[in-house]
Amino acid sequence: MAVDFRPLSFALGAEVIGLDLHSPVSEVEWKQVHQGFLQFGVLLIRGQSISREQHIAFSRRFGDLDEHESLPMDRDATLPVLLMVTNDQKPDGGPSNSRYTGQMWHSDMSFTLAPALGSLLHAIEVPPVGGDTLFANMYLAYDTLSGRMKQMLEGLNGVHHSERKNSGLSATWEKENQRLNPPVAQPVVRVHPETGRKALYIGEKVKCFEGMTQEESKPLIDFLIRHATRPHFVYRHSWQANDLLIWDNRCTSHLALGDYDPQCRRHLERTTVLGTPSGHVAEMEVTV
Ligand SMILES: O=C(O)CCC(=O)C(=O)O
Repeated sequence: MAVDFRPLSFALGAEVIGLDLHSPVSEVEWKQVHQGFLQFGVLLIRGQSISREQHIAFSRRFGDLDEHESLPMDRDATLPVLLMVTNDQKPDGGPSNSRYTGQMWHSDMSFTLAPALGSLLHAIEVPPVGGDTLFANMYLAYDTLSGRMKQMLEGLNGVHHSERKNSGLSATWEKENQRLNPPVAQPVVRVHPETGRKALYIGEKVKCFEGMTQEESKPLIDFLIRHATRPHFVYRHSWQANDLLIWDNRCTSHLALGDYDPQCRRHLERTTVLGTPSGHVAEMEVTV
């Protein structure tokens, strides 16, 4: 059966119609999905009550998977390619490390030397209302800058820090997080390796530009984030259980809103597809 796409917003995102991951995906279907992934940046497949193994197997169609060495506190103990995004308590009754995951504009793994190509987030249980996620189209963000601004950004590197807003991590894990993930400099403008288009690579993990102070950098960082996340560049996803949401981290940015009752369970599981190595460890002190 042919796969179809129903756009979800003006800026980005499409729902995939006619694909069921309970059975193997044919070559023809895969080619269509991959084309849709490049075209829409975010794909939604509803009604996927699939197993972890099926989630992982489909994710591998996109490329090699990250074993999340950079985020040991969040990965599953037996299946390290699965990252938990959950407010479930830990076995010892302590709060989940990942209850605030993603509550700042970011592109996955930008603070490492292997920023993610894509992510596939599977909703197991979600609150009856809220817990939405916003996605921004970073091609549009780049394309709509003035020519002079584009020139200024060319060759500029942003320094990405692994800090999390409302970290939710114990002091010990926070220290380990900083040890594992020193600040990394990444180009502010990245060329998408498959489409050849330029996209803005900026978010709240960027604390300064390489070679500039944080004070000098902040106004421009703030402007670029505000510009990239204007409402008309954004798709807001309201989750349903069994949604599989797939995004291209090379041309989108996202933010988990945290707009839900924390008494309600919110449990999602993510695979992360490894991207092209990029960036270098930044030779500068960054305060957060
Ligand atoms: O929980 C969400 O809605 C998004 C999580 C997130 O930001 C991530 O997995 O990178």
